[in-house]
Amino acid sequence: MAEMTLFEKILAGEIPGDMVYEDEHCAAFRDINPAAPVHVLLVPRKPIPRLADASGDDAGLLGHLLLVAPKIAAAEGFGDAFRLVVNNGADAGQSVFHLHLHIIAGRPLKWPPG
Ligand code: DGP
Repeated sequence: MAEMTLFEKILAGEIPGDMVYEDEHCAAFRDINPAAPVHVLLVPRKPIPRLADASGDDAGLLGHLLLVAPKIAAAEGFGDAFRLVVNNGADAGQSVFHLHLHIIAGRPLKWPPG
């Protein structure tokens, strides 16, 4: 059996995480190294390594994540101004290879991102 990813361990409670949302398909917890006053990681329970590894079978799951993210931003008080980021691949800044959406809010967000 494949070794659990870091985020699977957090979702399973094996590693502590500051959880802010959970349902049967995904869970969200605060980033350990926040880039903004609100920085939440939304993670599918299915350990898809990168967005590019998702398949058509994952369409419903990916849509679910996009529907849950604004609810988390709103619950954090920033439903009208938040950013979603998915880093795909090490050269794009991905360091944990279990798909996750960064939900970032609470300060002015510049464009383009660095
Ligand atoms: P990325 O670089 O896109 O793969 O984002 C991974 C994020 O995961 C990064 O912002 C830091 C965060 N992170 C890494 N290890 C832990 C951890 O043990 N707990 C929590 N809460 N976040 C972590």
